[in-house]
Amino acid sequence: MNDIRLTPTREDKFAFGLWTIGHIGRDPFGDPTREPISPSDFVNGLDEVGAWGVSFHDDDLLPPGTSASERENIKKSFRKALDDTGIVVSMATTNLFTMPCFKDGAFTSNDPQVRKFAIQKVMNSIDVGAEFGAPTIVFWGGREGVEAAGSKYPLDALERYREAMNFLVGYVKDQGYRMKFAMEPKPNEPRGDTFLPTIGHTMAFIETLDDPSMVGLNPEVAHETMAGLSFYQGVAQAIWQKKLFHIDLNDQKIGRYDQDLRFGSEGIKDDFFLVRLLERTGYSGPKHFDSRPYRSEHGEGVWEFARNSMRNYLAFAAKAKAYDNDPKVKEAESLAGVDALANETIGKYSKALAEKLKAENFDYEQLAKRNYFNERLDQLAIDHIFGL
Ligand code: GLT
Ligand code: MN
Ligand code: MN
Repeated sequence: MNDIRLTPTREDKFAFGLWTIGHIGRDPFGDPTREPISPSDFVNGLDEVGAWGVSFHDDDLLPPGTSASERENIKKSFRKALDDTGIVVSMATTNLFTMPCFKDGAFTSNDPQVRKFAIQKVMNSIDVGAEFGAPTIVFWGGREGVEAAGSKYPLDALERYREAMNFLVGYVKDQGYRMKFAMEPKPNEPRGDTFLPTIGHTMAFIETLDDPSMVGLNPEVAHETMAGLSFYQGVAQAIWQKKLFHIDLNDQKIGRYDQDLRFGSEGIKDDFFLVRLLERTGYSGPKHFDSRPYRSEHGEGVWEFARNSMRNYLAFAAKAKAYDNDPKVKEAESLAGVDALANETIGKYSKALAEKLKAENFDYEQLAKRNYFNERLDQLAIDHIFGL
């Protein structure tokens, strides 16, 4: 373990949202268990634990109903904390789920006044994000969905969703802001069924927008896991389609409510391969933790949670490197044919190639006898995680 770096540096680009470590421990069944942390104290705390970035919802920073002068004061002290520490604003997002007017959805509410208010709220939130230099605006469609299936015709809902996203891309371009959008899928909660429930649905939706290049993904470990999917495989496809604009790291048990657990505390093997993937593909965006300390924690416990989130990422990165440098892994990979998959199968279609292929003889019985040694390869991953 000696040569493993477990302490973060700014270059690691670890970021936390104000609502994460700052979560006051309220849940649907119980009142808050800890005191709120002010945005400036939060930034100072991040600096102490060695993080790099902070993110926020419009309402986390400037609660609805705050007077104009109070808003200026909050922004001033937030700005001062950023300047004092060098912590950057890595992302901004809009709360379109807490206010009761969004109970039927925001961009997809059946009420056109609610839809317009939602778009206005995002424009204002984008302005605040721009003021603090946020390069990415996240869209988590918290209440875009239904319980009563008959309450929305899904094709209309998707059309309104698209209209809102196109409008807001237009706004950003018109303002000359240098920012992009990242959409965050989630299958359910708080709604029974959410529109754009997974990475796959969301990437397909993005391709239908007026300018798909402006919009990518902010996938979250917990959300794909809730849907019973492998986050690792989903993120791999997002990278392959050049759509990984941002990432929400946390952890989750399959089939549960959105647990937002500490990264690296639950789905260890998927987390290991995820970090290996992010490192080897050179993902350069924020490593953003969207997770919450246990409700039983307060004070130093919440900062310990922050430290451990980063520590787990760094530990996985070191383990992944050791795995990739292990000659036994290289040998098992070559037996499994891992590298061979990177070679072209036959190439671009031509009549000549098609005819040549048709004339080839394949000894499929012989091919079936091949052993891919996947048990050996997988156990090597487990051994590396165990540190054996
Ligand atoms: C909310 C949600 C997260 C989203 C945040 C951005 S807010 O806590 O559970 O997954 O990323 O709106
Ligand atoms: Mn979540
Ligand atoms: Mn999230």
